[in-house]
Amino acid sequence: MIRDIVIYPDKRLRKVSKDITEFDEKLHTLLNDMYETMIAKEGIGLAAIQIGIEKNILLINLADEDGKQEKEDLLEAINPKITHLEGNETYQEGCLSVPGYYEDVQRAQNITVEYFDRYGTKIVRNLEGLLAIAMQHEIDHLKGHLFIEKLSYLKRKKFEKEWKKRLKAGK
Ligand code: Y12
Ligand code: CO
Repeated sequence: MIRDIVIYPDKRLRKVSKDITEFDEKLHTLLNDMYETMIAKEGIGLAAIQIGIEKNILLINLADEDGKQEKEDLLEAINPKITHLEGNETYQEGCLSVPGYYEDVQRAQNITVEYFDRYGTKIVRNLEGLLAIAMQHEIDHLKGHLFIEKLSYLKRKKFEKEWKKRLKAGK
């Protein structure tokens, strides 16, 4: 089922998500709904809080070298935790909860992340490139943070002014 995306400045996006304890059918249905929603909205990453569910679940599905977003490349991460961060990288980020706004954000270049898959198996991975960026972006959602919080003071002020204008115009 395709769910509605929670849009900034909805307060739910500031909630700290909770760990999953049961790796059951209900979790699998939620993961399937998140995937359907992410694809329908043309996203490459989605955290459960973006559909209003305060649970530590995220999905990332980047396009391959041919530009195709294949389901076999889908990464489902439950209760993810970053255990190591290294280097610096700037990337122009976007977010389904802040549609139409893209800005450069600085994050770690390489990370080590631990998480569980949908069956409760623990996974440890070293990530780099866009996958490392996307993982940090989505884990921030689980902690109640958005990429716009990483903007400079002036860029954030400009963003807020434009966003208010947009909301007032009903766009
Ligand atoms: C690098 C940086 C950030 C991420 C997080 C995942 N971000 C997204 O999936 C953003 C998707 C997005 C899609 C939109 O819809 C369309 O383009 C049709 C969109 O809407 C507009 O631009 C109007 C905004 C964001 C991963 C990797
Ligand atoms: Co986002």
